[in-house]
Amino acid sequence: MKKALITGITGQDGSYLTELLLAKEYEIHGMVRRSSSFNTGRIDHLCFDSAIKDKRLFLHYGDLGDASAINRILQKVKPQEIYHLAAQSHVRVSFDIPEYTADVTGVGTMRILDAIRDVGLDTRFYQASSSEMYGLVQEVPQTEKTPFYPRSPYACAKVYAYWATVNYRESYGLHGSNGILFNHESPRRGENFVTRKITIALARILAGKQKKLALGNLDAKRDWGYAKDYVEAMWLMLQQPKGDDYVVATGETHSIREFLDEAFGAVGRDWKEFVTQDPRFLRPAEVDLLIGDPAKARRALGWQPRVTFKELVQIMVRADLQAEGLDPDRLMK
Ligand code: NAP
Ligand code: G4F
Repeated sequence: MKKALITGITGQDGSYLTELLLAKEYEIHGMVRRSSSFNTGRIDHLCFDSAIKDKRLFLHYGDLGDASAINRILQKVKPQEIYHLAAQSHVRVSFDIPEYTADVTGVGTMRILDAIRDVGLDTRFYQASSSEMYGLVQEVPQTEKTPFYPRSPYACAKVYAYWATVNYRESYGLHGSNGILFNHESPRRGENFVTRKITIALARILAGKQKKLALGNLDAKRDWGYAKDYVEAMWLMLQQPKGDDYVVATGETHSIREFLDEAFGAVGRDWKEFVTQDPRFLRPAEVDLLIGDPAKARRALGWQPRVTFKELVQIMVRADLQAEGLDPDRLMK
């Protein structure tokens, strides 16, 4: 049985990756940070399954700011694969807490890489790199060769972590891979990212609990895919003979306005009646356009996205309507 360690197991991607690896018969260890309220909601369905928890799924307290805890976990678990997904992952928030973001999202990756070296682990390492690193894009579409131009403290931290992974691969022969993932969403997406903010608000509006939805820049364009498809690419990277870097994207881009059109259109509503613009949600520097070219991932990993943009929006709207106790089959066209 293969053993994997997942940092960020309580996040959107961590929860889907855990399900994928459990289906592949892995023993999974997850690093969880201490919180005053429960933060395992996305994996509770696995934690409460007695056939899985403490048999093939084990959780360990740890924090990306705490090198000694990271070392201890690696020493104890000795995983064959490490999926490093944990991060302060919110771009807008990174402008408010830049130093923390640099420490957790940037140096936190270095702490893990150096713990691998200290413990002398022969492990494969996945770094959750981001299309945000392209920032003010230097090329359209973006490939593995497109230069980075980060536009936020978050993106700067991810660039540091990207190069740290490349450096440990070249310096110490680590099997380390960067997945340069473009935006990927799902019903488990954090509630303050734009897609989920929209689908939750839509459901609440239909339930009569909310009247307006305040958003920031509606003109930015993103290459949005489905998180469940994207965690497969992470796994595929660590099954290759050597570590490498891959763009994971759909190759399509859509604006926030188009997301609103699809989401509100799915229930026959016009978003313009509900959406207001609020400067609080604007960023000091914006990333206007992201669109990835996933050709290398298709060629080398045999990976391709399954869910289209339209299907993704429908999946998210349906899930949030259900969460509000509404009947999607009645409401969706
Ligand atoms: P997410 O839902 O925000 O999950 C982040 C995870 O990191 C959570 O488990 C969180 O724990 C954990 N975490 C945060 N700070 C930590 C700390 N100091 N110590 C230990 N754990 C900490 O993010 P996601 O969408 O799943 O994304 C996974 C990774 O991919 C992130 O690194 C993100 O930056 C990157 N990425 C995401 C996308 C995307 O579109 N989703 C695209 C490219 C790259 P809590 O649950 O306790 O908060
Ligand atoms: O949903 P977002 O916050 O995602 P963003 O900034 O693209 O970052 C996400 O994707 C990255 C990959 O490219 C990840 F690395 C990162 O961890 C995260 O998962 O914002 C998307 C767009 C932005 O242009 C933003 O300005 O939506 C715009 N937006 C407009 N109104 C809003 C809002 N974003 C948020 N969060 N909230 C708004 O009210």
